[in-house]
Amino acid sequence: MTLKQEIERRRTFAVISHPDAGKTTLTEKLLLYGGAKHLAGSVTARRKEQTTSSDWMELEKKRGISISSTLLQFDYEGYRVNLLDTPGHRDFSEDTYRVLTAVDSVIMVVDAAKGIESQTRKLFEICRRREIPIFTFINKMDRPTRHPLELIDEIEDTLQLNVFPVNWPLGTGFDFRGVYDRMARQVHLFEKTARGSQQATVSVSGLDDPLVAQKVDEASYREAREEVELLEAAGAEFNPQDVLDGDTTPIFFGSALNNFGVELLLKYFLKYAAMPAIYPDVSAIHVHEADIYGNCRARGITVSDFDVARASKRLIITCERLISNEEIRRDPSYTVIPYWCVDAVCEVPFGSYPGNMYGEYFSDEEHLRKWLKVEESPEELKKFLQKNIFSCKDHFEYIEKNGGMHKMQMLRQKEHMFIGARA
Ligand SMILES: Nc1nc2c(ncn2[C@@H]2O[C@H](COP(=O)(O)OP(=O)(O)OP(=O)(O)O)[C@@H](O)[C@H]2O)c(=O)[nH]1
Ligand SMILES: [Mg+2]
Repeated sequence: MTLKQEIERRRTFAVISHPDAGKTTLTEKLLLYGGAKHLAGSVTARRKEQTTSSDWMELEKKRGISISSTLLQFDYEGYRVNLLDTPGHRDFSEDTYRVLTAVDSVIMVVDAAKGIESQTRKLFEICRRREIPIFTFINKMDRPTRHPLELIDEIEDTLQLNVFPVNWPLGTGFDFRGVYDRMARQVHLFEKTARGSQQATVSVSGLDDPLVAQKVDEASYREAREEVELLEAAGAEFNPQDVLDGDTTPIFFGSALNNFGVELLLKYFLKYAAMPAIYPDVSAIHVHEADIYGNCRARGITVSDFDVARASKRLIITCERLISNEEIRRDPSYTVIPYWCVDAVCEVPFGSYPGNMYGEYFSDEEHLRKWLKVEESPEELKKFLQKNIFSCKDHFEYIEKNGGMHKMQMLRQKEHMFIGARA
């Protein structure tokens, strides 16, 4: 397979939500389809016997919550899927924030009885800022739920996001029997297996099929048909580009625990989710000030620094000055890169190309002029490099040979004067 093909078949995504919406359970069920596990464990199964394979730490098993993110990989219909199950609890949300810097799409899980909860909203805001495509799975349809129309309205209103229900539930709670796939115009009726531990058996037919009317209770069937008609009448078309731009979220209904609607979610997700973007492995950014934790202050125009900081897998910060955390806290609005993006901090005075350090120091124009002059003759250039670079033991010797601290102070003043003149 060529590199291009390898990249194109990759889908790297995180599952995010408020605690307990069912991320880990959904992750388990998605794994079933990749053949990574034949029998998905269950968080609520008798704890000693079986827990979710994604929650592998002792504490996670004991408390039934996820503490750290888990990366799982599987292949499905030619796709290489990298799935990150994240912890919902806000005490561990730094972990989730980091994950969101590395994924290309997310699946947002919503508890059908609760709707958009606080932590989901917070994580959503981060996705929105990064324009990450968001797919929504409305989970726990097997339990008493809020009305589906009310749920999608809430997503649209509170998150200010366009919604496109890809499927629509046939019944809710005890009467939840399946979903209508609006794209394929097919009904998927689900058969229950013990705790959804196997791939769900599904029968597929049209909405008018008498079998569907027979399997779904009368009131739910009628209601679902009316609602589907309502959605069709609204006339919104599915536009994959809107999803990739992060403007529209496709919505899927189901029950992770019972493995209802999970495969449909997976199929459409893989088809429409984003391919890998080019994220740098390691970046180094030089800033004016930082504390030892990596909270950074930078002045002037920092067009791409924040984006690069969040997109990089690893980030090294060098700064003109290390300052105290108290100083950072005194006015957090000056912090342009927060500590959770940063892996290492290093104090490096005069660490940047002069033009990039607003208010700090200016280019040594005299030195540059000399450099340009000697470049005209290879002989002169050789001598120049020998004197200024090859014979220098370290950076300090280089500085000494070229004007020393006195020169550095002058360049600082010059930049101050320059800024003064601009102002
Ligand atoms: N009835 C029902 N319960 C579900 C469903 N999906 C998950 N649950 C239950 O909801 C609880 C929480 O599920 P988890 O998968 O651990 O939730 P989570 O989102 O991973 O939670 P954190 O990792 O702690 O944020 C468990 O008791 C699950 O069995 C569902 O579709 N129906
Ligand atoms: Mg979990």
